[in-house]
Amino acid sequence: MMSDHTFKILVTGPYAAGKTSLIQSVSQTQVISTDVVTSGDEAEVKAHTTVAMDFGTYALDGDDVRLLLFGTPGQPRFRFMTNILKGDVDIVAFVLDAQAPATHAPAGVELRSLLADLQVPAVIGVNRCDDLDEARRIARSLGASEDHPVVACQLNDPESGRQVVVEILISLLAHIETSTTTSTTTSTLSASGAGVV
Ligand SMILES: Nc1nc2c(ncn2[C@@H]2O[C@H](COP(=O)(O)OP(=O)(O)OP(=O)(O)O)[C@@H](O)[C@H]2O)c(=O)[nH]1
Ligand SMILES: [Mg+2]
Repeated sequence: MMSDHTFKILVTGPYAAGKTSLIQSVSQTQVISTDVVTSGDEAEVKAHTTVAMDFGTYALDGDDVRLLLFGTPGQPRFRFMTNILKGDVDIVAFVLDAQAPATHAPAGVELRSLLADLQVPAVIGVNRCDDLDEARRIARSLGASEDHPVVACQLNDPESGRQVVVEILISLLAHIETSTTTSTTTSTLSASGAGVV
């Protein structure tokens, strides 16, 4: 059985946003990736692309808290992998490239559809961006709410990648505290015979 302190993170976002770079930057174990030589028009953007998933890990406090990072492909023709991978995760990290404005409109469609029925927290990483205000502006314009944490990052830099991990941990903690409060409230109400079912 998986420990209570192991969390699954979905890293998703548009093509070439930096999803694999994030996982490569922060993983403490060798990343399992499924990048192959890019074909078609997308090859003009970069030479390799994820076709199935990336997998990396990050542990805190001598293994007490473990993060499992699952990266999705970004190309629309592999979207079915995202639908498979997003099924049972604890949090989503959505990655965007600030320097690729042409990707923003389709990324917004993807982000809004993801957030529409998401039951877990989401963190937005705006890659190739040094300015938090600019990162927030981009994230909000694509459908992130005021409540979604936004990180301005350079995802080929491990230190910057770790800032995304910190944001993920803060959001996970806040979410767990909220759920714990809710279930405590529910059991207190049930015990007092308030008719909560
Ligand atoms: N200059 C700069 N380039 C970056 C940075 N982060 C990533 N890149 C580059 O941007 C591209 C992003 O590549 P990936 O990490 O493969 O992107 P991805 O989102 O996994 O792409 P797909 O899986 O193909 O959708 C690569 O060419 C990286 O080298 C960054 O912080 N600065
Ligand atoms: Mg990738």
